Amino acid sequence: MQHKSPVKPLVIIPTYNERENVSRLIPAVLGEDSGLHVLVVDDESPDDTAGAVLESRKKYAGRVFLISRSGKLGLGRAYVDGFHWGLANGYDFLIEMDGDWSHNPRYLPKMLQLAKKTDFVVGSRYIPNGGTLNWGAGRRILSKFGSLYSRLILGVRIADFTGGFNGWSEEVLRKIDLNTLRSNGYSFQIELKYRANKLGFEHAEFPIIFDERRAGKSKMSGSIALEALWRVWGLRFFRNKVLRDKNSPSRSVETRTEPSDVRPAG
Ligand SMILES: Nc1nc2c(ncn2[C@@H]2O[C@H](COP(=O)(O)OP(=O)(O)OP(=O)(O)O)[C@@H](O)[C@H]2O)c(=O)[nH]1
Ligand SMILES: [Mg+2]
Repeated sequence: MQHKSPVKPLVIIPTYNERENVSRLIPAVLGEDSGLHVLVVDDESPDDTAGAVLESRKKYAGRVFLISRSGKLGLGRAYVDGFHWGLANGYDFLIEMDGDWSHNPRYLPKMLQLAKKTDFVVGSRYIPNGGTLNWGAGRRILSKFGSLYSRLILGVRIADFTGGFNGWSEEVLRKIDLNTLRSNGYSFQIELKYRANKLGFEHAEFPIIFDERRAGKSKMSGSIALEALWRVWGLRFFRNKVLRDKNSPSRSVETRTEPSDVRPAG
């Protein structure tokens, strides 16, 4: 595939109770590159994260957008809604980013630079110079094991399979049938990367240091980690066939013009 500089990059941040984090994160993201826009996908956070986004929107009109969903519908679904919105609104490079500062905005320029050379970019904890800060041994082992387990079972050379700081060219997302993605937690990241790889897209990994969240509480649970363990086998044995059937060049995802609950920049 021919690569070109992203003209309209979008950073998508799913949030649930990230008010304190997000009010500082949005300016930091926008400060990294004047071409960046931010879309927050919030699930009616009880701490009124949406209110903080609307405040930022006043300050950075035209660069900050919000999708407010009714109820906590999960991380994977939040990204699918964000991707649909981004594609429908002409963005050509879509970046996934946590809203708690674990993914540092200082890596965004590197991601945009790599986007010129490849189809999708993976911020990686598990290559030289990458890593995690302030994690206990248990969590480090579990996360590393999750990526190694996925790599071995799926036979794809991606060092950080479970990580969620990734950038996607619009063509990759249009070819992946977003509406049929079934995972919602960590396995969502595995499924996206696996599908993109099986569709023949190239990727680049670059090292990131993943930090512990700054404020607020984790929403991840043991069941989300377990989902990843069993879903990898489903991908391995059933997905290949689905991908073969769907891998026609003319196929693209159905994009909605405007989610009903999007509040556009004012
Ligand atoms: N919209 C939406 N966002 C979510 C949901 N679950 C988690 N998030 C957001 O997804 C991002 C990652 O979730 P975290 O709870 O930080 O998960 P984690 O990084 O594995 O866990 P910690 O290291 O403990 O922070 C954060 O920005 C969350 O606010 C959800 O159901 N809906
Ligand atoms: Mg986190």
